[in-house]
Amino acid sequence: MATTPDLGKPVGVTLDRFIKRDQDSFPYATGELSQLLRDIGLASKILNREITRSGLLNLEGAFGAENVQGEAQQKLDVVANIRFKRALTNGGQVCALVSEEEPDLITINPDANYLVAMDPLDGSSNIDVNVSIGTIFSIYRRKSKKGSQVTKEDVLQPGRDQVAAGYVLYGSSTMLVYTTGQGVNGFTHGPTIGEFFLSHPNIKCTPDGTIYSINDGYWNEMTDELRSFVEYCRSQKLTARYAGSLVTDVHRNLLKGGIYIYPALPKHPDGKLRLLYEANALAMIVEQTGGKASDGKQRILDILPKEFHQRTPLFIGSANLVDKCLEMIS
Ligand code: P6P
Repeated sequence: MATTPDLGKPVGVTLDRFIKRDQDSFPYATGELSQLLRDIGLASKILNREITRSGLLNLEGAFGAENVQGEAQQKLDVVANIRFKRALTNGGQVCALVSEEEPDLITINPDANYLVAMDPLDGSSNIDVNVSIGTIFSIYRRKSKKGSQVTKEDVLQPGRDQVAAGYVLYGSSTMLVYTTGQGVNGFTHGPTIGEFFLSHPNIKCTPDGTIYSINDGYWNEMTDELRSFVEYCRSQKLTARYAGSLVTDVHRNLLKGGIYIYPALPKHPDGKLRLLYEANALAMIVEQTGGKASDGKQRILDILPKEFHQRTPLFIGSANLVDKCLEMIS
């Protein structure tokens, strides 16, 4: 009697199927946000292919220009920006885009309902030394009428009004982690099939973390209060982990429990990280898992942005660790 060959574990739920199921749980969903999320997934798969072979494709090193922040662009920064811009343009669901790599708002499809703010590739100084890097994205519904000119008010919305947010981590495996406000799910890229598969359903961030992430090199620039918190972490025998790549550090602390801190410093009086397309997106993700995100004084998601590329200090991760830090620095 022939028996069914052992095909091993089922491949699991693909990102596309999960997005469709997520959409079906929204009675008035039109499929536009679903398409937008699929476009982000596609662009990250294409970029992943270039990142994993950057040393072979002459894509390492500096591009030879600076971004709006006056930072030297790496070649892959430029490639990532092109890949996401192209995917979001071709997908047709985005009315405008704010990118770390572009000074001004990029109008795409005035008839679309959604607006994206993103850092196409964060931590790119790590590319040449093979340390994980990431894409961070934030999605808003426009406030102005469909078909009209996209306005600054469409862009400068507080993080609490995001409809979705997420990141892609190009690490030992490539993962896409996102939320539409109904919890956080992680998808791992299966290179042999070229699909993202659900691997980390309903991620939760433990309230008591065991990791603290801060650049110890700034010890002399930290306030006394912040130094006291770092000493507290050491007294509690927390583990110090700092990759120099925001997505890597936040993702690890999300899964294992910990706090990431980028404070205001003399050379970055408003902090280094950007509110619109780094802090807001990660704050939505972390809060959805039970964690917290603050600028040191207020909830990140409550900050009303004034400029596209404005910076903010960031204290993000396990709720009790963030609370302890805020208590000690205020
Ligand atoms: P520093 C990368 O440039 C980045 O924006 C984040 O990914 C990272 O956490 C931080 O800056 C590292 O900055 O000043 O510690 O080198």
